[in-house]
Amino acid sequence: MSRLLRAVGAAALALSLASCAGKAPDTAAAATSSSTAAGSSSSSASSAAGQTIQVSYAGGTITGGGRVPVKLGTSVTLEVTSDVADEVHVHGYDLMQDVTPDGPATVTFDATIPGVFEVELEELGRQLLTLQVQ
Ligand SMILES: [Cu+2]
Repeated sequence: MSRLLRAVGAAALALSLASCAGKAPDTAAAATSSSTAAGSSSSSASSAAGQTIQVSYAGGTITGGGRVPVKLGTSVTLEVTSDVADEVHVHGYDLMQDVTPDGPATVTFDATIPGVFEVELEELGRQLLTLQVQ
């Protein structure tokens, strides 16, 4: 079980490193067209409360990670604490936020792009969690 998770994590890490280097602009183009389609098909008005996701990195261990389901259109607040200084990178949405041991990172955005996106500590190349927006 844990071996499988580790393998999945390694694969995701490889993917995230690749996409970090690439900064593929295709994602934005695809997102624009698909979010337009989603807007007409789903009534996402019930997301006013938003969703807060907390994850922490301490002593090399990630707490609160894994795959987090997010309803398309939800206002998401990502709260990241870390015992090392790094940058939080939300893939797909391409958001960056500094985090330090004294200052947690808070990233707020509207989940308007459907898909599965990695959130990682950029310098370490550690995946904190994945957002499953649908
Ligand atoms: Cu990244």
